[in-house]
Amino acid sequence: MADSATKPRTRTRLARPPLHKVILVNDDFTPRDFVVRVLKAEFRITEDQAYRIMITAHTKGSCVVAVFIREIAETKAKRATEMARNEGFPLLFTTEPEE
Ligand code: TYC
Repeated sequence: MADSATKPRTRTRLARPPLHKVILVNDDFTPRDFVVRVLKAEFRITEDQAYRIMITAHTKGSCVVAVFIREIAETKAKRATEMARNEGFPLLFTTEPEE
């Protein structure tokens, strides 16, 4: 008989998928208001939240924007980076697994 039929069930739920951070990287060229516009468009956050994230990246070098499952994080980072490329700016969003 299969193991699953005889083994006691020790877990009733699947583990949550690991989360990945979307990180906004500072640069010297992209205008601040454009960074705020991209953040609002892709991450559905308020003007105030977007401004705080932008200014944190500006002063510290980078800032975590949000966390998602890997596929969503990668898609959002790619779309936000593309939005900047389309306007000729070097703005960059990266992703990395959360510890
Ligand atoms: N440093 C840019 C400037 O002074 C603004 C900026 C902020 C760019 C955050 C990127 O992730 C960034 N115009």
